[in-house]
Amino acid sequence: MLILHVSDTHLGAMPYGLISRARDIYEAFRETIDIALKERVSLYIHAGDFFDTPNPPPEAYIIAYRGLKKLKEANIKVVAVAGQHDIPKRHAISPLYLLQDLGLIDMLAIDSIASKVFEYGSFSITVYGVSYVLKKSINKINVSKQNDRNILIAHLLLKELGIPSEEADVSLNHIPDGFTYIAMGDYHIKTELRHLCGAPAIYPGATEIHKENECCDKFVALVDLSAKEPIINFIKLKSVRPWIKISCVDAFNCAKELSEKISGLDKNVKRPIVYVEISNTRTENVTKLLDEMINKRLVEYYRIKVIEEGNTIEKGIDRVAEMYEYIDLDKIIQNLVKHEGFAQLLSKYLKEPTRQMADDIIQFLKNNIELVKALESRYEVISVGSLDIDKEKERNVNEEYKEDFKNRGKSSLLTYLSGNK
Ligand SMILES: [Mn+2]
Repeated sequence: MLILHVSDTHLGAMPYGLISRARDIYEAFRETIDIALKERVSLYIHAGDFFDTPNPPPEAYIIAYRGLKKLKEANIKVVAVAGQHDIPKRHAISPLYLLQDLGLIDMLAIDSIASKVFEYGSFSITVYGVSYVLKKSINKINVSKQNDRNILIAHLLLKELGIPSEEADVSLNHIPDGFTYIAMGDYHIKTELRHLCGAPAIYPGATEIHKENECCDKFVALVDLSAKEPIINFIKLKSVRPWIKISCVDAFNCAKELSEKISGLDKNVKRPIVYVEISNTRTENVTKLLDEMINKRLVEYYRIKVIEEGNTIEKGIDRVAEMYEYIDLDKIIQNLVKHEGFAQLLSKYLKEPTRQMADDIIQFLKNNIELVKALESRYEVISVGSLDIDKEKERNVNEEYKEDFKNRGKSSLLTYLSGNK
């Protein structure tokens, strides 16, 4: 009898503001669903921070829905507790309630300690859930002595993690005896602890890397509860984007090490994120090298941390796909619309999208109907291009183009994902 223990999927997160990173987060979640299906688990446990915010974007809801629906269709039960990211500050409810109302979560703990018994042929499992807000009440759980297997799911940082965080304020000793397996969430790095009664207390860690210190391998825990003593098998997530972390003293060594590490990457993995720690303030050469790597699509994103001599102060330099900064938007608009006055209005609107500007643009177009006609017909010319085709074909191409143009509005992370499938 298998369970899959997943934690901190943070659906809807967009680390460094990169769309590619938002997709990575969704892909890692989908991988956990695929693993649950492939391993034919009986129970999918989510230990909190399912969503990244209490107001997730539509993509996060839809990806959650699609994933959990697959589990339901495979008769895999889903239990979840809310993390601090899933809980609104006030006057609002957690987005997890929607998933429960849709019948996709079988047990959910948000503002109370939840428990539910699941029957599996010869034995039953009682699952207890403690959300982040109720962590202080964890010692009050009345653990059943009759059931074969008791599982605790909790989203909190245990003191035993030894991390300098004021939030790590609950000790393993506060957790009552009698659990077979303790499924933890909140800490993003895989960690194995053990309760005094012998039960493993496991943090599988987040499913993707949100901060440099969470690097690099990410896992879910596949737990076999067939025997009295659970057997834990950590499965490494394959979709996680690789990171290359190096520290070096000069540009030459940085370049050498980077090149070696990048060429050493498996061809099937995603473009890496590079994190360089350099103890020399002259970083121009490293920056130049990394910019080249970004332009050659060898690196997705990089970050340089400069450690100043004899000083613990570090300054970070963020470079998000530098090439985008070289794009001259004004020039593109000018070339697209081929009308200086209108191009200037559009540029201004993009920089400062006010209602007044939008009205001005509409008024400008109403006063320049010839320009509107020219712009509309130019699209058709662009779509046909220089193809040597007859009128009938031309019409078809135009129709296709219009259809494509209409669909562009629907382009999103989701269409990217389903297209990838
Ligand atoms: Mn988290």
